[in-house]
Amino acid sequence: MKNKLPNDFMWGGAVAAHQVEGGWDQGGKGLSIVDVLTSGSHGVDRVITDGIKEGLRYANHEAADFYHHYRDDIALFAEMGFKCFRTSIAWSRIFPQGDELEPNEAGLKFYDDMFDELLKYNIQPVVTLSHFEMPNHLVTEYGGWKNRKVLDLFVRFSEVVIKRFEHKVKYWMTFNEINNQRNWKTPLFGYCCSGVVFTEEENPEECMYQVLHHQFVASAQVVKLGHNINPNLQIGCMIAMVPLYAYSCNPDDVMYAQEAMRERFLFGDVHMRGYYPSYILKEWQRKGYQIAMHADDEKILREGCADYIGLSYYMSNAVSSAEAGSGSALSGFEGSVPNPYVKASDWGWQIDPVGLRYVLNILYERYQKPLFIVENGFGAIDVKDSKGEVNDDYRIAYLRSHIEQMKIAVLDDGVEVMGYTPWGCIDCVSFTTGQYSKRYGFIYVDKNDDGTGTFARSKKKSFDWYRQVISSNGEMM
Ligand code: P53
Repeated sequence: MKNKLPNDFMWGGAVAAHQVEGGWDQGGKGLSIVDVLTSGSHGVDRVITDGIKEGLRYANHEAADFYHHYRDDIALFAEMGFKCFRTSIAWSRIFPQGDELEPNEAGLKFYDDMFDELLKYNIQPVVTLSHFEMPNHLVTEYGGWKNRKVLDLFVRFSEVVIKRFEHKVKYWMTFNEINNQRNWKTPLFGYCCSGVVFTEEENPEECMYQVLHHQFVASAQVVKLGHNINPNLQIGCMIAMVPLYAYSCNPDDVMYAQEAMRERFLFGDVHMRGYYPSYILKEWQRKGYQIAMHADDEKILREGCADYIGLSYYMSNAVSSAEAGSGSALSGFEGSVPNPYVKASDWGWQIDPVGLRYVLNILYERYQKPLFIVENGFGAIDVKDSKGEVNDDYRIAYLRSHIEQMKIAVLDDGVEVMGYTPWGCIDCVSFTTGQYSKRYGFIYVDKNDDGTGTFARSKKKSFDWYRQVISSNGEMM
């Protein structure tokens, strides 16, 4: 008998609230940190503004206007045969300022209706609690996740939404790409992960570890309380899994790459094992870092291990010990060098399908827990042909080659993979650049960087291709 993916394999697509919803000031929603983040482009940084400034562009305000289009969009997801749909809940829809005692009913109702629409087609919602946004008030008044009070407010928000949606949402994740802020030199990452611009801190790295401690404890508390609310819930963590290869077999490069990978494993280690690994305790000791912890934090971490690892995979990177200090923003690690064996996208992301099989194996060997590929995809400029169609063969090629490697990991290596949700299944706003023109979708959204466009939806060539992948459970690609 031919070895096949399990019948309940969760094919779907992924987005995040702020990148797709729009409706930034509707339904009682409060100002979020991404609402004061301007649009940039490749090579032009997004800027954090003090409130909303006239004459600047903020693409997240309207995003793909999913807030008003979700019924039609979900019908298109259903047409592709999605088994699941990953999105996030915008904290500022539920608690507009973040520190209210009572949630905003209109915000809860929006997600109620949207989840019902998904369930109508048997599409399971997969929900991230924190995906690069938080109420702006918690940053301006509390200092973001530096402040331990934010931990309690996040747990309150999480408890409210998990209780409200426990019968509609089985799969949850706590913090999206929590490890991005490890690259504290790039302001955008810290700002979106935790509302802190680390470069403005007296000791940025120590501050980053303090923030992380608060988020690790929050994540563990949420896992525990979620299981208390409903033992059937599956609550995962989420890690950006960019593997860092040794540039050469020079033992110095190999050792350097091993150390670099701790920037990924630290997050899996704490989330999945429930305690800080020796290498990080040693690093703190060596650098004289004092991370403030409460007496029962260790206990909380141990009792709140995540159920599965959600991961994003877009690219790999190579590091060379000789280049230490020449960091590139995307890899998030000093000493990155171009890998001569792989090609890069127009945004410099190095395309490496085999790297997906590699990360699935290293994570599974280390934790023996189910993995969920909750992001993978190819950001590109899509050009319509004379018939107005997008023939995105490059996207199909990218996704096909990654699915092939995922299948080898599952079928030949025995890695447990729960599902696969390509990023930006419908075109949305790019996180790193705030552009519309960096597109990932199977569904084209008529909206441009200059603000023009009608939000009309149309199917790209990849739409039918992905429909066939799902209906054949990955056999026909
Ligand atoms: P965009 C790397 C660097 C920055 C963000 O990104 C990343 C990664 C991937 O490891 O993360 C995610 O839109 C993120 C999404 C984001 C997606 O990558 O800049 O979780 O929110 O949209 C794609 O092309």
